[in-house]
Amino acid sequence: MPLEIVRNDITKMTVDAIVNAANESLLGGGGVDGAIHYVAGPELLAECKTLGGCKTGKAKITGGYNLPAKYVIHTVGPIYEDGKHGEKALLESCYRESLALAKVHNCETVAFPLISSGVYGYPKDQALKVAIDVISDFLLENEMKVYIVIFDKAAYKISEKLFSDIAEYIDDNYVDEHTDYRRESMRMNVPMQASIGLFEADLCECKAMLSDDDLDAKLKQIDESFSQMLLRKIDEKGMTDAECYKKANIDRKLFSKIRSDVHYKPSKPTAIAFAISLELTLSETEDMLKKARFALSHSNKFDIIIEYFISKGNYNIFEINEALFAFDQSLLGA
Ligand code: AR6
Repeated sequence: MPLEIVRNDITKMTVDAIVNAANESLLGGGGVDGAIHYVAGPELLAECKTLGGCKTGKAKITGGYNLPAKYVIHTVGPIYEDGKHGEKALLESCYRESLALAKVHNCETVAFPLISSGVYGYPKDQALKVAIDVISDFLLENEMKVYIVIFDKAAYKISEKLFSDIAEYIDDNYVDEHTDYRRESMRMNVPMQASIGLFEADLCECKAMLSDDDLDAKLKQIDESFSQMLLRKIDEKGMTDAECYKKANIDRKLFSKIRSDVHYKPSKPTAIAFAISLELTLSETEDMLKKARFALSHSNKFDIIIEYFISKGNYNIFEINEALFAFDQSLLGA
């Protein structure tokens, strides 16, 4: 997954660079800044003293010293007043400038805290959205693994409206295992003959609607593997491979593997990530999942959240991942 939201202490991240939410003096402070200086040791402060400070929205880089990270990128987020003082543009600039510096220093892995969302008071849900928007834009053009590191659960908040909408959707749709099992066995008790009859009727109707060529194509699709279906859908949507795997938050290496192995069996989150990237409808998503021998179920919160987003026509994988994270579910992507 090129962008991942993780819960951790950023000073423990073994990455090429961690980003520090600093102040304009670059001489240390509280919050994540204090934690980074504490672990890195006094040499970090000594190097920071040579930098001559840093303007809000800009970034500067130093070594990581005793940290597991090779570099620290110091950026200065805006102090949030009321959202009408250019705070958003400045916060976006922090992420952009930090990513640009990481790129110049050939960093392959970078971890960000939620800049400005502590002492500087930026509302956490909005701070997270800015982080996700800027980083995902950057990842469309660049190969890098980026982590957004959330320190504690309380520091993490998707918008209350979205959270309560999803919670309501889960309440309305959640069926416990037993109910699902009962339904399943009821379906299995439908006389076999009746289902064969239905299948034949479907086939006749299908034949009547399709020309021979269409029918041939449809029959071929029945035998398609997951990988073949994925490549066909990418072509049908007029996307390039890169557009598709980037939008799916899948890294290039995994995509190449799927591409070259006709029988590749993806994990369920990977299969769903592609369905989201291709903006498939719910029934198309089900078809694609079937190819990997999965299905969406109402006895599973993860599945219901996916269904919620597809039914709303919201295919932004990062927003979906935010919501999955908020509900303690595994994330989409590789
Ligand atoms: N790992 C990851 N995230 C952390 C950690 C950690 N170890 N510690 C805190 N956070 P803040 P700001 C989260 O206040 O709002 C300093 O004094 C925290 O929960 O560190 O940009 C500087 O010197 C919050 O979500 O930074 C500046 O004066 C996020 O990091 C000022 O604070 C940012 O909180 C900068 O304020």
